[in-house]
Amino acid sequence: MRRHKLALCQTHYLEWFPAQVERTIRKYHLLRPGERVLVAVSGGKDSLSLWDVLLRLGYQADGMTIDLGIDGGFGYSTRSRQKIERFLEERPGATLHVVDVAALYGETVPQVARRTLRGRNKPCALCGLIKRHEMNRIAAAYGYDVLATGHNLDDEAATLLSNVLQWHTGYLARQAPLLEEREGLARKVKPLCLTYEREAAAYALMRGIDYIYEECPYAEGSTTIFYKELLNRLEVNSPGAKLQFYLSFLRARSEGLFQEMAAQVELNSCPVCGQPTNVPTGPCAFCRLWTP
Ligand code: Q46
Ligand code: ZN
Repeated sequence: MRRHKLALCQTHYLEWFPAQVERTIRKYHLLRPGERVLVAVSGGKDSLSLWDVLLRLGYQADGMTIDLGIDGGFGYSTRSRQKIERFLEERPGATLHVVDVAALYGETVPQVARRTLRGRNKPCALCGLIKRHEMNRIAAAYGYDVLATGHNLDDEAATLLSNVLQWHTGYLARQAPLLEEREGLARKVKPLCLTYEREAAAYALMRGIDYIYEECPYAEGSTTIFYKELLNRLEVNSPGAKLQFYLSFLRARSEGLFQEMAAQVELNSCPVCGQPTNVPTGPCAFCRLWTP
């Protein structure tokens, strides 16, 4: 690991990695002892490694996954779910909540996208909306204190670059390792935010975690992937550049740089699902998807 000027054998890497995650958890006060954590798992290396690490660190961590019904010619959602189920077989004490979008709401994500977007756009914005809604719903329904996602440093740095290039000040104000609980929305944390993507991949391989290598078919050609490539080039020339970029932003943010842009939007309660929504009246954006 060039940025740490460190080379470790497998035994020590498998100790070092969880210790790094624990440091991030402490640094940003992400989790408190005794809390019930819900980990959002996709079947990829980051979320499965995160779940494994939290269990190894002794947190009460359960998982949830959302079957989006995406095929992409290789059964993306089905295969992701199989990987998670295999992970679970080897950890009999852990609990998994499965949300099957088609079984619950009658349509897969590509189907609802075809109907509402009429093929004009990728389904990602809509998919994000569905995922956020379902994660909040499960966290509230089962009384979890906090929701953890597997966003790694590469994800966060790419999001940051995108937000900076477009000066999305509102997004910058809200980009953080921890988003506090708010009017029925679960607290959200990103314990891998200082972990390089390849470090999480190495951990998964060394732990024998069988994860899905392929990305979601809709991720192909995304600007996020392009920004990740740009940052990787920067990293090759200057190891640690990605981490510096993100850490310097968090420091500026903690000094209040974006505070006044973080104007909180007033939330109302959706009359259909009861979740908080920024829609002033009537059903939330999620419920509108399924009402004719
Ligand atoms: S799962 Fe959904 Fe992603 Fe696939 S459709 Fe887009 S948002 S790319 S993280
Ligand atoms: Zn609703």
